[in-house]
Amino acid sequence: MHAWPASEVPALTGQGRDLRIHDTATGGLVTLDPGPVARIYVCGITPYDATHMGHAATYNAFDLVQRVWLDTKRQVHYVQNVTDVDDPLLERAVRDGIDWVGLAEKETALFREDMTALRMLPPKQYIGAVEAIPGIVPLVERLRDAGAAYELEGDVYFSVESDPNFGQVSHLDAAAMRLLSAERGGDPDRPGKKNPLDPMLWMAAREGEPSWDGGSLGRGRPGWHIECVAIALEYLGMGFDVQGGGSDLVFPHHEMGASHAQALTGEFPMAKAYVHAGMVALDGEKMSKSKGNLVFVSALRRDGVDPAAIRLALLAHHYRDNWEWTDQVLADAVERLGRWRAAVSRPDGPSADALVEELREALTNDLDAPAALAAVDRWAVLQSERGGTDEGAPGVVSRAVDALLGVAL
Ligand code: 5CA
Ligand code: ZN
Repeated sequence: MHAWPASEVPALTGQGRDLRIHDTATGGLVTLDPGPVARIYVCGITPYDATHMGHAATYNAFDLVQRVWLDTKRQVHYVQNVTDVDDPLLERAVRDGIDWVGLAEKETALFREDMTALRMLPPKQYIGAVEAIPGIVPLVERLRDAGAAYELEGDVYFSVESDPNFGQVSHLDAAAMRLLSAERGGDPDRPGKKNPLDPMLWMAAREGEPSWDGGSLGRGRPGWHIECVAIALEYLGMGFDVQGGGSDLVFPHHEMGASHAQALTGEFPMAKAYVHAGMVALDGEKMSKSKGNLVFVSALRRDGVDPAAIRLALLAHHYRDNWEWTDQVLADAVERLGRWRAAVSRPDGPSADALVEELREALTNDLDAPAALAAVDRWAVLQSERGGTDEGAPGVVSRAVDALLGVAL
């Protein structure tokens, strides 16, 4: 699939710093030391009800990761998927009496538009589950042939017991895993499974549902976790730097993914850091497609809200916090954008050298975007109250805010 156009990232003077970021698997901060090409896989949308503020907040976090790396003069190899065939997508298409392919295409197109408007850097490979099927089938066959997978009434399941490291991403106990598995696409109560937690790798064709040739697996469609593993391993290879997503992907999705990869390669972990963004809520509940309590990026854009203000609203929250979207959050962001734009509209101002270092320090400290915004706020106050004689300082601020925060002033 094609991704979306890249906005330019200005190069900043001085030295970028290495990223320290929270890794769910080890439970602490890790300092990442990627090679000249940093590798990141971010789980993409299931294309219906896109793009809501929760999605946008999560992709914003991983956009910051890339901007920090780019500031160190590294290249970034970014891969993202689109889960363009899965139960919830098919169920939505049936509910609305529309074609599932058309639904996925329309929602993916809207997502691209929203990402472009928000200045999110595009992935180098943007890969749909459907187009990944030829790569998924041989992996499932290998898992089966190695004894890490088994068949149940034509479906193929992964055996979690085949992985000695199972549990090392989420560190949850069996009861919590079972609950989350039932909530998030698993089928712990299906009779005949070796372990209730075992996830499906390949689902045999069902009447009235789409299916593809699966070689020795028979016709069917891929499971969710193997989709991301196949795409990540094909384009990034084992041991990439970051796997990212919202905290609702910790279990089962990223746990199972790590397990699949371990069974396939004998290596753990698949990603050096498992990074998870907090959940955005509306009216006290997690913003989710199933509840329908959604605020869409495209609806705000249609109402004339500047995408830079939407981005500032996201950046006002630490990516690991759970937070609530309110009208006030947006109003504050609109007001801040106005203040910043006024501050950079003059040819001179207070020196910006310290500010650039403060932005670097804030972002490399577990992506502390609120601290970065506070630093720009302080410079803008100085500018409006006292001004300054440093020629070009507003331009330096403008480029730094663009390069490191993705906000065009
Ligand atoms: N296609 C899978 C990942 S492979 C999926 O989870 N799709 S999704 O459309 O449901 O979510 C896309 C991303 O947005 C995921 O990283 C998910 O964790 C994140 N996300 C979903 N809801 C929220 C929310 N309310 N707040 C923050 N992030 C969210
Ligand atoms: Zn995924």
